[in-house]
Amino acid sequence: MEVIFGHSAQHQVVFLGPFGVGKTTALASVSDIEVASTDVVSAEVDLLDKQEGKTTTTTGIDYGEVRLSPTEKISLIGVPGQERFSAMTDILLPHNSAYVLWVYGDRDENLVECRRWLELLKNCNANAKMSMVVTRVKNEERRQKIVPYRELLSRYHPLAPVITGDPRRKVDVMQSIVMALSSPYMKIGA
Ligand SMILES: Nc1nc2c(ncn2[C@@H]2O[C@H](COP(=O)(O)OP(=O)(O)O)[C@@H](O)[C@H]2O)c(=O)[nH]1
Ligand SMILES: [Mg+2]
Repeated sequence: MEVIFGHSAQHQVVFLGPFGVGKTTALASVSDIEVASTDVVSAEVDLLDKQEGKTTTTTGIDYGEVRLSPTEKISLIGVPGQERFSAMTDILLPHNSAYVLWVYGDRDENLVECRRWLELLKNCNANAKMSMVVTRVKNEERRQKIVPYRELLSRYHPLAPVITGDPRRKVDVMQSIVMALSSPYMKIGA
């Protein structure tokens, strides 16, 4: 049997984004282990007018793993809301981490929310690889809807890719992870 010293994960990917966008769902879609989750019944359930079925929220972090080979894996971390996230960046930002920012694509005001997250990363002095997934976009609207998000992200991380995707689809989530890991490591919003 092979002996492994220290942490065996070569990569760490952190899922960020607004409440209810699908971070926990995305993690569960791709994880090869049971997701260690801290979801509890949410006091904000009343706010979820558009998200039938979601009655929980993440109070701490979610953890999952994608196993690439017996010795190589990607750790996946889902973090809660922005205030609590900013207190955790020192822990969540080792040199090899990448972000996937999940944003809603079905309402124009979501661009404001998206900008808030990018400003947060900028204010944390984050130095990272990243990708962005715009969710809840109809197939026929994908090309058109993604344009303002791409334009916005390019001001913060010019080489980070943007895709549309559904956190319930494994192939979309894997694509977002691979794209984040293969984007260049650079200071966000510099
Ligand atoms: N109808 C619909 N539901 C979605 C879509 N994407 C995510 N969801 C649902 O939205 C909810 C997201 O919840 P969760 O993953 O806990 O969000 P989190 O707060 O970001 O962790 C889940 O119930 C998903 O099934 C989508 O494209 N369409
Ligand atoms: Mg969650």
